[in-house]
Amino acid sequence: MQSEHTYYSVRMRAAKGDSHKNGGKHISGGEVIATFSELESSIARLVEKGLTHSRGKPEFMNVEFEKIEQSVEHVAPLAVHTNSVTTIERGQATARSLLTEAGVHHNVINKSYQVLSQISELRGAVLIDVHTGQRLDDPAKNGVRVSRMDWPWNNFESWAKTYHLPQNNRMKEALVLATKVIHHPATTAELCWSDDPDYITGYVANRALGYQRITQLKELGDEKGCRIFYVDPTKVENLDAYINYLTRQPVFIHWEKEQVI
Ligand code: PML
Ligand code: MG
Ligand code: MG
Ligand code: MG
Repeated sequence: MQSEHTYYSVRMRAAKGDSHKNGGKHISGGEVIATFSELESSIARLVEKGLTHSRGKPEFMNVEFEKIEQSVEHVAPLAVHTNSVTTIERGQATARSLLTEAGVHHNVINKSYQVLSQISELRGAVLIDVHTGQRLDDPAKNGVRVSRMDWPWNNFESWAKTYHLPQNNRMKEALVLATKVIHHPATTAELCWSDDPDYITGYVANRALGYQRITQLKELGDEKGCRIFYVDPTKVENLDAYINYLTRQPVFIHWEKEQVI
């Protein structure tokens, strides 16, 4: 009998044309944490996500699970705010002003957009030094994929009902990721919008500002996404330790009813 306190990290990635490592087009990815008895249904949900994606019909899929040895950290969700905009220009201007408020200098924001414009496709996040605007992650690896995080559905549902927020799985997944990333003291801010052609809402996240959704950051039909972590390297012993936290440290989002966000 497996103990319900033994957790497994479950990951899916789907691509078209060829596998990710051979340069295939990224279609979809997903990360959850499951108990042994939840493995079958978690895998089925991830497979369905990859098979029914707006970026196309996958030709390669990789699904894996592995037992988690580290203890799981519990982190409260970032507070959610929505900035409604009617044009991409207003959306992008809002993103820049939120990043500035979060402590990212406008020169660094400009440099990070330059880095982004030179990348054709990303499988994960780009890491930008918040002091210099230099890219920190290895470009050959095509982005850092944050993994090992989840938010048990019941707890998410009561949170969403309390704050009258949509029970939107995409927002849930993005908020889980942003909460994990911002929880690390070396993350100053995150900027993200989807690479899915039918989804134009993105966000800026930061410890003080919370999860700031912006309803339009790109054109409908555009398959180019963005995920940038602005990192203060002086707040972590080395980059490997930071990447290890992003990819290996298990985190559960947990909301307490009395908590005011
Ligand atoms: C993604 O699709 O992977 C990113 C979605 C970011 C925005 C989610 C939201 O808050 O609606
Ligand atoms: Mg995704
Ligand atoms: Mg789950
Ligand atoms: Mg996507």
